[in-house]
Amino acid sequence: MHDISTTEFRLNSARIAVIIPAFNEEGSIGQVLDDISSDIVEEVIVVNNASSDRTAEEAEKLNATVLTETRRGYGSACLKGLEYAMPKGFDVIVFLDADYSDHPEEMPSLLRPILEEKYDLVIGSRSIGQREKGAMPPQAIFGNWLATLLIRLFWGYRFTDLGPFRAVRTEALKQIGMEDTNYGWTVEMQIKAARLGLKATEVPVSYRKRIGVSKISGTIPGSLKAGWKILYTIFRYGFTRERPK
Ligand SMILES: Nc1nc2c(ncn2[C@@H]2O[C@H](COP(=O)(O)OP(=O)(O)O)[C@@H](O)[C@H]2O)c(=O)[nH]1
Ligand SMILES: [Mg+2]
Repeated sequence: MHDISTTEFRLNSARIAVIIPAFNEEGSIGQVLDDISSDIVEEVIVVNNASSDRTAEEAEKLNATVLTETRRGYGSACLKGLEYAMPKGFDVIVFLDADYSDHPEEMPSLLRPILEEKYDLVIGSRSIGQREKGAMPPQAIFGNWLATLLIRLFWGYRFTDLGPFRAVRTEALKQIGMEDTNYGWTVEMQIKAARLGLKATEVPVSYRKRIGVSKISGTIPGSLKAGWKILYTIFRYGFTRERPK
């Protein structure tokens, strides 16, 4: 981690942790960690999802806390990170992908609404941000448009993306009670925040082509599974009275 001048956040003294789910991301995890400011973040938690490459070693070299989750799935990894982080009393958790598509140096703009305007959840939106051509496949762009349209119709909350780069207040996370173990993770958080009437917003974030190979939206099986799970999650919460835990 390197130091960027962010006195504003240091003064604020909020305790911030970052959770990064990582599955075979040895070529990018180092750059992601390098671009996270140690002025802002107290602990970076990389959840290694049984990678067969050197992801864990690369993350350890850069002083991240490395956890291992043997159950595959994006949500399983995020849940493992939360299980570790929640008892430690952080004020805010930031989620970030390990593929270097997101720009970790943009973290202050995700944190500002929480630290200064009392927001509970801030989504980094790639739809309203600068997206490198080809960084998001067309099916991901369409899927996000459809999912956010449905969220607006069911719950009246206006999001433009289900982006992975997001910040959430830990108190809100406790209310939300995340459960999804794979592709429904991001949409579940937004739906439950809306159902609970939490204060949510989005900020534009930049997005570039990933390093290494896509495990989800860049593959046909990944896209189909993710698309199905996201729609299923929306309709499940949309048509049931089931209260979020
Ligand atoms: N822990 C864990 N992380 C995963 C899994 N699949 C993908 N990821 C991570 O989730 C993030 C998003 O995956 P990615 O392949 O970039 O999906 P895409 O952005 O839709 O192409 C990356 O940081 C991956 O390493 C998984 O099964 N477990
Ligand atoms: Mg990606």
